[in-house]
Amino acid sequence: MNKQRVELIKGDITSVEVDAIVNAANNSLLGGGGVDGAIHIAAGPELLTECESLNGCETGQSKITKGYRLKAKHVIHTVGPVWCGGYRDEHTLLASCYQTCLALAKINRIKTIAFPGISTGIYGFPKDMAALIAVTETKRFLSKNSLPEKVIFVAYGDENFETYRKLLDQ
Ligand code: AR6
Repeated sequence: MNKQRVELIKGDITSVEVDAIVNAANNSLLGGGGVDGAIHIAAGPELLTECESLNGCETGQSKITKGYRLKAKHVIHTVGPVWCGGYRDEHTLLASCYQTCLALAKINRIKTIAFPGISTGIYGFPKDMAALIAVTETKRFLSKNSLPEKVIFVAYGDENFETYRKLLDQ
């Protein structure tokens, strides 16, 4: 895989200039705390109105909306698994989040996409395992597809950044 197609930055995903940012949403798609709350605040109330028309989303699946007042043109909402000790198919479901987001990006001809660490906040998925799944699934997808051209992992804080950096340096 071409290394330049994966980038790592530190900071707030709501201010990243890309074609699409990914939201770590819940099954209702009607907003919440964490990155979901920050995205809805930055995008403005039109985002919630569009989300209300989507009829929610299954865990491990993803849906796309416009980005409204965000710099990103689109938001891809994905629903990560709640961590339950690893006994409820959480790994497969988290991998599916990355797969379905990237597939939606491809279908919508999105060239650049930014991901937060899905499920690693309120949903409690161990951050190192989650980062490994994120990097593995992304590399796998990019090796078979020319779109998206670039995937940016947005680490929130120094520890998260180091976790991804080590994986991407390998
Ligand atoms: N930019 C980038 N990353 C962020 C930001 C930000 N502005 N804010 C938080 N993070 P979380 P989840 C990181 O809790 O675990 C919501 O209520 C954060 O440090 O946002 O998937 C939804 O509605 C963490 O690493 O999402 C759901 O109910 C990562 O983003 C539930 O939380 C994800 O943390 C989803 O929980």
